[in-house]
Amino acid sequence: MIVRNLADAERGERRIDSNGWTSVRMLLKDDAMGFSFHITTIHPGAELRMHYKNHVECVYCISGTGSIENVATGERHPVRPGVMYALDQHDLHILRADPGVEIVTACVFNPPLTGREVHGADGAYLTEAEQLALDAATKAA
Ligand code: 9YT
Repeated sequence: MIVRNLADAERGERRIDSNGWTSVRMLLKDDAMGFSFHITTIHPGAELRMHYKNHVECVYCISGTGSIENVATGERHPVRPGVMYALDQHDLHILRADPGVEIVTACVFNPPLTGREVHGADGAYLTEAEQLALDAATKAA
């Protein structure tokens, strides 16, 4: 059994701060669960264009308000506590947090992230092999 606490996890390397969001990665590839699990905070007023070409992701809103747009169809749905969206088609999407409002979400990725992923210019995370190569190069530099 694996037991972890968010307050402990966010003080260490599991916390990733990026442009408009902070993700605390509570389960990762190394845990061998077949998915990764994150508590992710979208910063107030953030507008995030994302395209997970190498992963599927499910997002559950715990608190806060905003919207999720499917760029291909133009459909826009409210995001509020209780709403889940799943990017089962690797959908290009825009997540917006309302002005002055932080959104807290629980996110699941398959395949699991290895830990250091942030979005590339295309809105995607690298594949596992690409990310591990980048991590090794970063460490060596
Ligand atoms: C909800 C969302 O996609 N936020 C971006 C960060 C990502 N979910 C992560 O790595 O936790």
